[in-house]
Amino acid sequence: MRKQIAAANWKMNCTYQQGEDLLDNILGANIALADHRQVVFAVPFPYLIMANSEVADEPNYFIAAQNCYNKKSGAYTGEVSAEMLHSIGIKYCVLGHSERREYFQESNKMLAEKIDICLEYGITPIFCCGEPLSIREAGTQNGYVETQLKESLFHLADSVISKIVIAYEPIWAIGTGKTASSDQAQEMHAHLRSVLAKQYGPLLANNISILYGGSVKANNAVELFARPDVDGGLVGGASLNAEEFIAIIKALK
Ligand code: G2H
Repeated sequence: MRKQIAAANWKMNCTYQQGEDLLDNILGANIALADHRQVVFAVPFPYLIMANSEVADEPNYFIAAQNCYNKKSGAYTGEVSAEMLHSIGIKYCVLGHSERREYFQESNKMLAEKIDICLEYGITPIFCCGEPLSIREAGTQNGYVETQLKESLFHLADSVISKIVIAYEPIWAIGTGKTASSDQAQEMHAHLRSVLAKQYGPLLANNISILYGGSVKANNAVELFARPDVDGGLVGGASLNAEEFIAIIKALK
């Protein structure tokens, strides 16, 4: 079975103490994860080491960075490299979140570079894609998201594509309280899997986890995650509340 993943994206929230308490409360629920399930916490850079030591003895719980730079090292003041993340034992990195694309002008090409560097250091990219409202209203969302995949991922060889996790996050559903319906999510996830299958064959495509993101909550996670091509979620707001996120973890297939 494909990996089913509940990924928390804290974004730029929580003090150190609040972050530590949040992790303690969620881990304190002692939810044992079968091997096809994973929980990932994408925390702010200053908390990575603390968070990684919190999950060190918890099988199938991992920590992610929320971004890294598209150069290996050098005079890039304020940036964080994949090598640095690797050197502190980080296994996942969220890349191409729509907030990064919008506020920091991250292009598909730049994301392709970030993906390559992460893979080189054994870090699994959680590659985000998704369309804005205008594209959804024009009905051209399938082509739009397909282009994001092609331009950032399709240079990868067969041997590495299965190391990628994809998160489909329709921008109009992010932090708005407007969730895509489970039908809309399933339809796009199935489309993305068929695009992957065309490029890499059905076997590899069937092994790639595609998460849904955009106002996932305890009260919609069960229905969303039950859909055949929805392999869990990338969760923002609701991941900041221990009870909510615990319920979301329990909603994994
Ligand atoms: C989408 C999501 C997490 P939220 O950005 O990546 O956030 O669940 O708050 O919509």
